This record gives sequence, structure tokens and C-alpha cells, in this order.
Amino acid sequence: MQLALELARKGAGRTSPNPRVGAVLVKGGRIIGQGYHRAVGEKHAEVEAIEAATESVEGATLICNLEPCCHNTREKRTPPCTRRIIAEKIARVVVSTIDPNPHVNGQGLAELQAAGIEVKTGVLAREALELNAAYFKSVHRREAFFHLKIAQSLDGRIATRRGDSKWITDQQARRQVQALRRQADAILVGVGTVLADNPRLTVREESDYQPYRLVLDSRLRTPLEAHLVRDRWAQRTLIFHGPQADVTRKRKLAERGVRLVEAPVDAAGRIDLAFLAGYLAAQGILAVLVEGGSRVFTEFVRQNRFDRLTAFVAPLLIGEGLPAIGDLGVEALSEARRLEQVRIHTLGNQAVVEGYRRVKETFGPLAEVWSCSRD
Ligand code: AOF
Ligand code: ZN
Repeated sequence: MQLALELARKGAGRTSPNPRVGAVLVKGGRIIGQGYHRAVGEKHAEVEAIEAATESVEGATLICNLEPCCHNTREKRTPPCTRRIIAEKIARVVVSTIDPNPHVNGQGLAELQAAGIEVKTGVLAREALELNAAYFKSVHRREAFFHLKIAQSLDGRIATRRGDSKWITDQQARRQVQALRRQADAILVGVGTVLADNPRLTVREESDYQPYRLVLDSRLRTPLEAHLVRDRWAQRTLIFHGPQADVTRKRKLAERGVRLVEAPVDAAGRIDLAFLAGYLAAQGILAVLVEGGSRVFTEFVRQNRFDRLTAFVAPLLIGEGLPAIGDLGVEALSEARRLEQVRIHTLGNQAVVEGYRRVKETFGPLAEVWSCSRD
């Protein structure tokens, strides 16, 4: 299953709105085939593994991080995997979790069992849940998954008073951020960050995949000269603006190839995050890495709109400066946001603190995996 998960990860960024799935075929104690779902619209992991097998798969065990699909609805792009598994006379199927897609949701496993195939679930279930967190949330809530990534000083600052933020964390932490970006469908920042840092928000090294770049920019202040507007990935930049945005500016930005999305705004003129979450899910943009700045982090936390948070805490003290999270209106400690399923480790010179806001709200019934996983 560890190998199946590793294979599944290779699909990152290309499978949404589908899940990332890897499959391994084992026979007589040897691996005889492996595969993964490469991109939405392409073959499923199970079929890839079967077709890559070096010998007959009859009697083999199929190990797969997700329940095989069994449906054939109108929007379905490929045939159901269960039928193929049964036809190939595979003897045993081991999965991490069910596929909560209402067309599958346990029926895939039931169909296999009815055909005399031995079925086992719950293997490395937590890892599998985290790998497809955005997919699982989208099925449960029809909303994108928001992962806040904060690089902060020990005293919770993300920049000095005059905005100096390069660099609070060391190279190891920044390399880790690149890895997070490669796993994301999109990277999100506020226009304040665009104006202050003119970031590229690109994935270095691996040049053939570039996540979408999302900017929350109610009044459309993103400069025409910004990297996000001018570079060769401009078509992958989406700017969310309010109804009052200037028409000429809209036209000029659109001419550069960026996509403009008009969104409702709240009384303070901020983009409606509920709209954003639903809009992105409908576009198949599910896993969103939120990289700041302070106002954006604050709104996602204040409105209980984030799913996961990773803070890289560096051993330096800035004192007065830009806080990672601003006012949340918290008076009693009982109102403070406390993370669930927290993990803390060190990376280079940083303490990395991560956790989820509410696993139940993000994953729905599948959240029980956290309490009953055998691994
Ligand atoms: C699997 N193996 O590798 C994946 C599955 O339109 P399709 O044919 O690609 O089907 C998409 C649905 O199949 C998707 O919503 C999810 O329920 C399941 N994904 N299932 O058996 C795979 N990617
Ligand atoms: Zn399938």
C-alpha cells in the first residue's frame, strides 16, 4: 500500500476533480504490475496496473488506495473498474478507504464480494485520507480544500514593520514549500502580497506542471506589470474581484490572458470565501495552498474557512511587525481556534506545527478514519 500511495502521488495536480489513485498487483509474493491514475479522463489506476502486468493477473491481489469504481453514469469518462477486476479473475482486493462518491460509496466493494473476491479495507487509511483530502472534501461539501501555509517568526510575525519578509525561514523550509506547491491544484494570495512582493508563485524544478494562481483582489489593484500577469503562465492566473471593479482595468488585465472572476463581497468589501470555495470546486480546482498575506490568513481563520494549517516557525524574534494572523475577535480562550490531529516536527531550523481545523467538517463520515485506523 505504501507503494500504491507513492504511485498515486505522481498524479498530483493533474487528476482533479478525480482522486489520486495508485494500484499494485501482487502474486506469489512478487509485484507483477503497477500503475496510477495519470490525469482526469485517462485510465484508472487499477486498469493501468492490470495492463502493465508482466504475467497473468488471475488469482493475484490488487492493492489500491481507493475503492474501485463500479458505476457508469453519463458523465463517467472510463468504464467501471470492478467489472474489469472480476473479468480478470483477480482473487483479492485490498484498499485504504471507500470512495465516498455517492455512485460508489461501498457498492464497489460489495460488487467484488458478491463475485467471490476477498476484500479488505482500512490499510494505511490515514495516509490515504490525507493524500486525497481535497477530493474527499469536494465530495462531502462541494467546496475546495484550503491549506494555509505560514512562514513565521517565533513571535508570530510574517514580516517586519516595513514589510521585509525575505527570509524568515531557511532553505529547507522553502524547499518543503515547493513540495507543497507541486501537490496543489492552485496557490492563493491576496492582492496585498502581489503589491508588496510581486511573487511568481511557480513550481520550480518541474517546469511541465504549474498550479493555478489565485488572487483575491476586490478592487482590482493587481498591476499590469505583475509577474502573475506577464509571465508565460498568465492563463493560469485567476483574479477574483468585486462588482465595483473598474471596467478599463478589467479589459486590460483580460487582454494579458489572465482570467477574471466577479465575486460577491462582504460589507467590508472582501471577497466572499463561501463563493470562492464553491466556485473553485465547480471548476475542478480542489487543493488550494493559501500563502498569505496576513489579511488573507486572518479571514480564512476568522470565518472558519480553512481545512488544514502548516506553520513553519523560525527561531527569530521580530517584535512589532506584521502578524501572521490579525484580530479574530477572540475574548475567551474557549473561542480561540484550536487545531485537531496536530503533528509537530522539526525541519532544518524550524519547528513545523500542523493540524486540521475540524476533520469532521472537512471529511464528513470518513473522518472516523482518524479514530479507528489500525495503522
Ligand atoms: C478508481 N480508480 O484511479 C480513480 C477513481 O470519469 P472517470 O471514469 O474517470 O471516473 C471518475 C470517478 O471514479 C471519480 O469521481 C471517483 O469516484 C472514481 N475515481 N476510481 O477506481 C481511479 N481515479
Ligand atoms: Zn475506476
